[in-house]
Amino acid sequence: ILEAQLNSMLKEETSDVQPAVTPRVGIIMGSDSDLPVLKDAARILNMFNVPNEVRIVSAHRTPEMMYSYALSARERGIQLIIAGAGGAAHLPGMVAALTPLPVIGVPVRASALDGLDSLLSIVQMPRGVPVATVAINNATNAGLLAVRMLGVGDADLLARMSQYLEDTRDDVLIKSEKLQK
Ligand code: RP5
Repeated sequence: ILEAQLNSMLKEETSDVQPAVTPRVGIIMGSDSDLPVLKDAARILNMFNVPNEVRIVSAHRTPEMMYSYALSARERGIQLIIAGAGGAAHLPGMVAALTPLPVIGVPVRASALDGLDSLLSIVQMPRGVPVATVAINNATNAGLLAVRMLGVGDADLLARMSQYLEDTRDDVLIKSEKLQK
């Protein structure tokens, strides 16, 4: 899929942050069919002004590209990778095997097994090669976890995460109050 097509699919999510700054987070996925799920990670990162890039990189269909993406990510300035895939989801684990960067895996519900196959493929990594795995189709949490991890070395970003938590709490309180009226 062409970059232009990808960007138009991600229109509102990418419009703020896609200028030529070095991406801190790489969002990769096994197929363009994963994009409706993975775009939530881009939306969160853009909300927090974290520069990111979105790429299709398949462990099975483009293994050489996966290899070069993972090996070059760190020297390009990428600090963390979010990788989503469905079915026999090898992408996050293979990328984690090739780079010292933290990898967050997003299991995508893509097959007859409703995403359980993908979840187990991603979460059941062998000892020594971790992938931080979020819930099936929950790329929002992948984005939020990425913000928290980058926030450890970025006080402004962590402050924005604290504000997000306060806003989330206030939102629940407002809804609860409305219900009581
Ligand atoms: C996986 O196979 C992809 O990550 C996707 O979730 C699934 C189906 O891919 P398509 O057949 O839709 O391209 O590799």
